[in-house]
Parts: sequence; C-alpha cells; structure tokens
Amino acid sequence: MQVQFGSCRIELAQGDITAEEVDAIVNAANSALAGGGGVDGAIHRAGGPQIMEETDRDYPDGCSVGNAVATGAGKLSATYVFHAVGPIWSGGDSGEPDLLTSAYRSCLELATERECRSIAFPAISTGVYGYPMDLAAEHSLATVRDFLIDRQKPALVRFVLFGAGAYGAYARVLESMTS
Ligand code: AR6
Repeated sequence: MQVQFGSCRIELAQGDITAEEVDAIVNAANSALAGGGGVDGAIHRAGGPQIMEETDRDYPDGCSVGNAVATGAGKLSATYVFHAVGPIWSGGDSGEPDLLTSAYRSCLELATERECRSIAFPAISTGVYGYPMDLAAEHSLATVRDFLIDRQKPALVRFVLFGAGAYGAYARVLESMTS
C-alpha cells in the first residue's frame, strides 16, 4: 500500500527490514546501543561488526530515549543505519507517545541532513518494548505524514512490518489518512 503526500510517498511493506534497498535503514535500538534481539539483532547480524564498532567509537554514551544517531550500514545495501531509541510502554501515561514521535522525527531529521531520498522504518517499540501496535501505527504514521507535508522530504518513507498483524494495523491507519 502507498499514499502520496505532495511529492513524497509513504509505503507499507511486509518483511525483513535488512533486505531493504534504501538510503537509510532505521534500527529499533536500546539506549546503551548495546545490540539485542528483534530488528536490532537482525541488523547487526546482516550488517556485520562494523556497525557496532562505529556505535562504540562514536557514541560511547549511547543515545537517549526519543533520539537517534547515525552510523554507516556495514554490509547492508543502505548507506546509513539510524539507531532510534523508542520508549518502553508502561501504560501510556509516561510520555510514551511524545517519545515515540520524537524518535521518528529524529530519524527524519537525520535523513534530511544527510540528503537521503529514501528511508525504511520498522515499527519501533512494538516488540520487546511492548507499545501497542494500533497506537504505534497511529502515532508513527501521523508523525511521518506531518513531517512530509511540512518539509517535502525525504521522497520515500517505507514502513517494513513484520507479519500480517502489524501490516494490517498500519494499513488501517494509513487508509484512514486518505479520506
Ligand atoms: N524486520 C522488520 N521488523 C522486524 C524485524 C525485521 N527483521 N524483526 C523484528 N521486527 P523490536 P523494540 C519487528 O523488539 O520493541 C532489542 O533487543 C517486531 O515484530 O525489534 O523497539 C533492542 O536492542 C516489532 O514489531 O524493537 C532493544 O533492547 C518491531 O520490529 C529492544 O529490542 C520492533 O520490535 C527494542 O525493542
């Protein structure tokens, strides 16, 4: 599914984000940038040790929740990996929506600073961090849509969802944005 916002496009895809051929791939990292399971594990496995060497060297203090930092992409076909730290869900009254929004915006700012034309996001925080998928879809898609309308870049934002449930949740929200 895809929806155009001016000269920019949001696309939804189902699959493994490490296979994406885009300028930047977003990692759902932890604040220590220590690696882990889920998307983080998949990106470091596919990209090789170079990515962790760069985070250790350039960001020894890690990255705060709601922010993102950039490295090269090692053996992945992308040019950059943006390591975004989403919030851990704890009921929704601890600023989780603002922190999730901020993590997505940080990545979009990194993408525009680096003149990326395309970026692929996973559903940040919806795995180990427990953010409800429907809410994550609403908050992340609204953030990206508003950024694209405001800034008219990057040209392509693709959400790469793991499984039919995640895809369906995102498709329902994106569909509602077209009416
Ligand atoms: N491609 C696309 N999506 C994926 C992939 C993949 N290869 N693998 C999993 N997902 P998670 P979080 C989906 O747990 O919730 C790590 O240990 C997954 O189904 O990767 O932000 C980090 O080191 C889910 O919908 O990230 C942190 O400690 C979504 O990606 C912590 O987990 C995010 O799940 C971050 O937790």
